[in-house]
Amino acid sequence: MSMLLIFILCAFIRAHEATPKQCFSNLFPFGVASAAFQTEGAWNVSGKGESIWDRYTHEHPELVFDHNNADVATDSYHKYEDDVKIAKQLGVTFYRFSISWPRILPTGLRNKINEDGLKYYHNVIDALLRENIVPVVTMYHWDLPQSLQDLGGWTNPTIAEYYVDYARVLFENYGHKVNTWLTFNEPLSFCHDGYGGYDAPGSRSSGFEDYLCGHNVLRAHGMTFRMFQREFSHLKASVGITLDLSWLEPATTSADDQEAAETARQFRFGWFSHPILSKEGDYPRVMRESIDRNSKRQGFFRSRLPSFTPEEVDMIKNSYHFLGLNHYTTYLVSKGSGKISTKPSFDDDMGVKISQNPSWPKTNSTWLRVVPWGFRKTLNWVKNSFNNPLLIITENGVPFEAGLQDVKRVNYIEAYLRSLHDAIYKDGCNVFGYTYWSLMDNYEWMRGYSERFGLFEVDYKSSNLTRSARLSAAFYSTVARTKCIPDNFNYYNYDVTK
Ligand code: GBH
Repeated sequence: MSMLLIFILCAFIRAHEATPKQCFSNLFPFGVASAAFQTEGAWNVSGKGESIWDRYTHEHPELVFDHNNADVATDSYHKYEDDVKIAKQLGVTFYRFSISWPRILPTGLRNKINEDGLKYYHNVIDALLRENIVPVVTMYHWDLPQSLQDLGGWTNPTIAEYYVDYARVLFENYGHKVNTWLTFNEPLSFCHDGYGGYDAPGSRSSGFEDYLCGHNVLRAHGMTFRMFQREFSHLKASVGITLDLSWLEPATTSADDQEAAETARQFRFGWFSHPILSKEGDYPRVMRESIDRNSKRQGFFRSRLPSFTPEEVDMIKNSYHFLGLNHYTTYLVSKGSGKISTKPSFDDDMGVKISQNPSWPKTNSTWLRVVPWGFRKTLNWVKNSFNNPLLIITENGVPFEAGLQDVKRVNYIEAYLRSLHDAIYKDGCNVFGYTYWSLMDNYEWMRGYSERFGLFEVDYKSSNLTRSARLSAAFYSTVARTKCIPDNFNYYNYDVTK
């Protein structure tokens, strides 16, 4: 062989060593996610009770960006077989979906179990199992029975008992078929944005109701986990909770901004993760101190942040088999003004300034910019803060404009997966699965149908709500089947109809 040839060969091998193909382990599960309210439609069909999102979007269409409601959504109540078919087409290991509490218990309580509701989720689960797709079930993805909201919803302490009753119905009926459970999806979102802001039920009582909500959600989660251990340990299932953490990066390297960023992480993530995952349990110290101090200065007789009893601290501490983590984007945090206003709020208690860097690529969303490196930092922070807990990415995704050639979405997924790969294989983060949000376009809460996160496009104008594979579906399918991030994905010539 000529020297030249050997030289070229060596250079070729070196080049490939320098950029090894990024593969996940053979057993690493890739999945897709959705939620009941965002997809099912059939809001008042077959005995289903009204949820707070039904009520809110019916009474306040003006608050929804495109003035639409989710009465039909993607009609998955009738088209679940189509959904399972496209999940199968992707070759994913699992499908994460949620169960609508008012579809199972129309009054929210156990006095009346809706058989049609039970049957519907049996059908979904059976259809998945037939195709070898593992069902991952979220018990609560924000659609609280309106009848329970009439009693104060998550601000009423008794709801924790009602939630346990509901969870028991789910374990009793589906426990032999489902072995991965999430008690709640993103308590930060539904407590802070729902009870503290403009999401349903729209209480707009930040600094009060958001803390009451969080307190009762944590109790309900802990009580459900202990109930599972007492009554269902024979089921060999795993129970976790999904929390969301956007990465919170100090705006500058100053000590003040670094402290502010850590405070923000404790308020936005520690609020729910510290009581469950930390060695000491209970709320993060910085939250306790700040809210106690502000409450006092505002003349309140007791802190606006409720307290757990020592028994509750122990009950909630360690109440998980794995953590679900949703991650989408990154924010910058800088030191706040130090002033507290007379009107209490979560943001005021947190006391920092949060922004985004305008140079980070925009998406078709008000809050989501593409910042892949934040994913790795998030995972490392969780690893270092809580002794490297076992976790699954339960959501990661991005909205772009309609269209099947969604090269931008492919780029987002690829970049975030590379960041995840580094977190696992370079940093040793204990992540055992990844879920793309979402299988298909759906009802994006207060943004209506205007934000499309799907690997499959939903044609809302067609009478049968046709689902069509985007380029990103082909890309993600390659990842799910090969467990590797493709190096040379053919962006432009991929036939997305196949
Ligand atoms: C998740 O929430 C949800 O679990 C899922 O249902 C949803 O479809 C998906 O993300 C996509 O949005 O306007 O700056 O005040 C994501 C967390 C929390 C993101 C509230 C938007 C409002 C930010 N969401 N946040 S802002």
